[in-house]
Amino acid sequence: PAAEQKGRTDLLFKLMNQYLKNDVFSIQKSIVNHVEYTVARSRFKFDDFEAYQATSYSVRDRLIESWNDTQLFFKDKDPKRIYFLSMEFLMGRSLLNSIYNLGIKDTYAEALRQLGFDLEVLVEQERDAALGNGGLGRLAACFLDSLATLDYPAWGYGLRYEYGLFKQVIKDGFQHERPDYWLNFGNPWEIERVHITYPVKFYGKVEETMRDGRKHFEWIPSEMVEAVAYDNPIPGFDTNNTINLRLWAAKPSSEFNIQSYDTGDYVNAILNKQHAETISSVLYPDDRTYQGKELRLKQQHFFVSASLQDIIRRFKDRNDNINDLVNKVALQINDTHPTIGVVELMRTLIDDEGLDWKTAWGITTKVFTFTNHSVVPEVLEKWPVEILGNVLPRHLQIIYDINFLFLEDLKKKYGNDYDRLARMSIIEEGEKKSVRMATLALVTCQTVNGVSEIHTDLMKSMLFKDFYELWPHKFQNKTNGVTQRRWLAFSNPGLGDIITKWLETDAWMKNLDLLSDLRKYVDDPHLQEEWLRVRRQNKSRLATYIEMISGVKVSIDALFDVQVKRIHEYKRQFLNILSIIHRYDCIKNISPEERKKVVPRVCIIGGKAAPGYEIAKKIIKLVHAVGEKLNNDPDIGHLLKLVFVPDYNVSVAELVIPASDLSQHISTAGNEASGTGSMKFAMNGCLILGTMDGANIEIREEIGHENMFIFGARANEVPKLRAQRKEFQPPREFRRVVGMIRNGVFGHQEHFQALCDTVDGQGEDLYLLGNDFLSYLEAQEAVDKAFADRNRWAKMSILSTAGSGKFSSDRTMKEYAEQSWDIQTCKRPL
Ligand code: GL9
Repeated sequence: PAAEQKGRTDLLFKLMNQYLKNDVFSIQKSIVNHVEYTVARSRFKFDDFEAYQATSYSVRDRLIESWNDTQLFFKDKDPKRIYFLSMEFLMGRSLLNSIYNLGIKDTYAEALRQLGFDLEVLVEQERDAALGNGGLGRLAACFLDSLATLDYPAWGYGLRYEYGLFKQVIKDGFQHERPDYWLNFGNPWEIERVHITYPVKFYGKVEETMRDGRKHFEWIPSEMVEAVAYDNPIPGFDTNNTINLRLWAAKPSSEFNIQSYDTGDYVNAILNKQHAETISSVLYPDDRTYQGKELRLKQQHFFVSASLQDIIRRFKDRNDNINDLVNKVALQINDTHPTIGVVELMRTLIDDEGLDWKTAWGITTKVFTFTNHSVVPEVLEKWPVEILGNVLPRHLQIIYDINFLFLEDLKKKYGNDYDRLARMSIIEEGEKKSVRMATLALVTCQTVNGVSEIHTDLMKSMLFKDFYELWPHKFQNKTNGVTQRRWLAFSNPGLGDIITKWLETDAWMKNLDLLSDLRKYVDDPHLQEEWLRVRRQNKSRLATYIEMISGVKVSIDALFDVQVKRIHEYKRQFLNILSIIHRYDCIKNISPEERKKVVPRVCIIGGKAAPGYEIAKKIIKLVHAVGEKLNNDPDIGHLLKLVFVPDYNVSVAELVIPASDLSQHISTAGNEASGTGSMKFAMNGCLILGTMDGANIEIREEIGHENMFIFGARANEVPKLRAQRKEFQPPREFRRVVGMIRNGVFGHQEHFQALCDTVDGQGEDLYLLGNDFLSYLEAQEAVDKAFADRNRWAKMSILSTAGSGKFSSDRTMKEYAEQSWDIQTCKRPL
């Protein structure tokens, strides 16, 4: 009855306007309620972890409010949306970031203080969400923060791994991997959507039939898995918008394969189904090594298929004509990992929506854009035709069709240039026929971009040269960035306050270019003093941590020299260690008088090695062996220390970066696509010792070469140097330090031979450690000299921060929005 209906509507409206309040008392009430009713502890007795849980649930309530209203607003306005598809999102912790972004951090701190808890302590209770390997996954996380903050109608889509990146445990200097079962104690930051599920199909066969007088292909899968949505609200900073990161978990499908129950083997039928859940169980921990594992391909298809079904359903809620998809949807593929989605969209449009090939192709090639994240061809994904055809038989057919038409076009242009056709074909012929995923992405995407200027140039001139010649208009550059909220304002609040004080505004938190105004005050002794004082406090915090994890006492007067990132030969942690050994050797061999002139250093190295990457693991062992030797040498004392920070992750980075004086980004030129760690360090006033590689080049342009320490061969010299390796004689200093390792000065003689072999002897020194060694040592001397002059260092440090405005991911996201996605902002009013 109408009256009843009206009464209900009135009531709902009354209830709906009851937003949560954000005064101290209301927050306390909400925390304590969660202690009782969610965590189910007594409000009179709960510990730090339970307080963390209850606090998080109370923040989650506020996030949900904002999420709901933002999504309603988006639904109502129905703007063109950007969907960011990525296998990895390295989010780190959420509590502090959420309350800062919602603008309620101080109130929460006060509310907790009155309850007898310290926010800083509670924050440490949270486990990192480590659903990524390193730079690529962290970039995706920074992008989401920027998209929310800039009010873009964006969603992220990925996988809800039950095991994130492994935990690194060090025993006797060796890395061991421990599973990261991060969901063990619950995850207050996600919302399980039991009703949002999609079936994802695998295996089986394709049958050809006729439908409406046209050839039709019917995929009859033999496995079906259910994808269940988990939503992770991403609040913007200083805006009412909260966007969504939707992660998919695999659940066994309840409808499929019912007949197996009828065989009488009820228990085995259920056990077989459980197998399905393994699809989203674990993140592959290999950075940059292509493995060709079937499960990985299943992960890729699983998450893009569920995402596309979800996206098309949402589109259809408001639109009738599928051709309008191009006006409403932009799909970004983060590296080649989600590329199978291109084929899945073709399949959906043709097989399910009944479109003809040409129309489907027209839509598909307009909605997708592609970012490449690597420089070298060896890491590009290639799926053996055998595997792909088995797991996704219909997709392989479509890939062959795409390739056929593409090659036909090429022949018209290039005639019988078969070498070129073979190079450009999506299918790689050879012993093991395979599908080149990057080629597939290039052929089907509207734009392709590199992640720094040098990387994009290398893409055009080497990696994808043929394609650049064919379609120059497709190629763009989008230099990476990082969010200054997490990486400066929230993790280094002391420095943030100084910046705000001197600029007389905190607007830099949304417009990082404003940092350049710091240049005006760079000579002001007051600014320099305040600057150095905060940096010292940060170093002191890190020193305490170092002592806790390693037992090594370090002096905060020493220069903190840091290299933290994944361990990789091309990143050259080994070069760093060799120079530390050189320094050690020098100190040992000078007089006590001369020792007084040495600038004391604390060398800090951290990072994970891929579990199967033996050389990288030996590098970790070597750091420990060298550290053991020099940290306990009475001749050396505080002049030189070397510590390894175990289990480097987002939250460790938040501690280390603000406390670093110098950071090293020393990859062999032409190998690091961009690097984003360097940007975080520069923002925090840490000086960079680096090569002319990746984003370093652009950082140098912004900060000034006189405020950085640059060394080593340039990218254009590298191929020649590699070709001349046979005639190359490494310098005496280099041979000496490598010899020290070989001769067992640091013990474990046998263990390190294979590592030494990579840079001398039969080894090719592929990454040119020997070539760059002397120029590296010179740069190191320049560092010492600069650090000895306190004022000069302070100035350089301030100028680093002042020059880092370009490296905000806000800038990067605006460029994508304007140049690739063609989307507008959609800001929810309060
Ligand atoms: C990487 C590149 O190697 C980095 O140079 C780049 O900064 C990031 C983000 O664009 O992408 N590509 C890649 O596979 N990883 C990168 O860091 N690896 C990991 O994420 C471990």
